[in-house]
Amino acid sequence: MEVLSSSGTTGPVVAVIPAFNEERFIGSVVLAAKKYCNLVIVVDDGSSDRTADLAEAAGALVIRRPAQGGKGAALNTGFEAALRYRPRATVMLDGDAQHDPAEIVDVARPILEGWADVVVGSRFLAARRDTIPWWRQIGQIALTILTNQASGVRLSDSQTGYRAFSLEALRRLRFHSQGLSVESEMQFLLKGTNLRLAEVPIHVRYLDGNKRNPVVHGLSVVDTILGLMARRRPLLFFAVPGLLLAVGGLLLGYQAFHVVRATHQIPLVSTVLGMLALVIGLLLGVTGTILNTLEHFATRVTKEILDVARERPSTSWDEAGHHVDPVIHHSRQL
Ligand SMILES: Nc1nc2c(ncn2[C@@H]2O[C@H](COP(=O)(O)OP(=O)(O)O)[C@@H](O)[C@H]2O)c(=O)[nH]1
Ligand SMILES: [Mg+2]
Repeated sequence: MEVLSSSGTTGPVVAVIPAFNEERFIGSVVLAAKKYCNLVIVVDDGSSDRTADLAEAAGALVIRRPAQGGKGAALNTGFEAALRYRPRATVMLDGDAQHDPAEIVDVARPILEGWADVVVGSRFLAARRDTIPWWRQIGQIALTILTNQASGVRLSDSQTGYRAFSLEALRRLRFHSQGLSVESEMQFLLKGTNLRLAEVPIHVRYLDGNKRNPVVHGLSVVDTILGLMARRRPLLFFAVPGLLLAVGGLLLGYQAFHVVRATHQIPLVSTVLGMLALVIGLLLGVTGTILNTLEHFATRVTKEILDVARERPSTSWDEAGHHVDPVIHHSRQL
């Protein structure tokens, strides 16, 4: 197992697989993933099929959440569970066989070699182009452009679910987004951190049909991206449009002033519109500035809390890589 011997540091390599109704593929995905890491954690979200049982039979540590809470919440649960083993690297991948478990080695490598904290497996960097359905490609590229612009962090594939994390990143990243927007959220969370980002090429295959309406899915991700932008980049979201609006208002006012001088009549529409634009623009500017200050304050407090938490050891994996304190049991109900 190349991945296990490629680093001098201790701690296991853990795979976290969020899975919802994946009985068709989960068994084979777990069996294959086990070859490339020390522990496979499957987070099942109250699947109505045999996903959890099959994952367990294949040798995964299965965490059964009682109801579907979304991929982000499942990843939070999986990360918390992985943290108890103080892993050298944690790799997340999909449970529908879309990702090749053999590539766990490639995705984890920058972490194991110590030059990255977050590795993103990109579908658009591989020399051989996979057969990704055209409508998926359009959505993936559009969401990547939007996420890159909105978050200020650039990736070639913002929607990929094949990623790896160092212990430091595992401690710092927690997600709030619903549905399948967690990958975009991650990009916002990385902005302003000192976590080192790397991209590696991966391959995908789509064995499953269309699980959801692509337009509804795309719009829900766009909705999340705009919400994240408002919260995490308030200057860009509020103050920049506010400034543009205020400038527009001033130009309209200037034009109205000239009309008054030439005709001695007040142009009602442009005067009212100009004033409205100026007032709303200024309000947006002030809102953006205040929210930006609060965001910086919240980020600093979070960092300080994490620094304190980091000083508390919580290992359950000994120097030789043996599991010494099984704090989580198979099929634990959370
Ligand atoms: N635990 C859990 N896993 C989920 C949920 N939604 C999706 N997943 C899993 O996340 C992975 C990616 O989801 P998928 O529907 O294949 O997304 P797509 O490949 O982007 O179309 C798969 O392993 C799913 O089973 C959820 O609500 N809970
Ligand atoms: Mg999939």
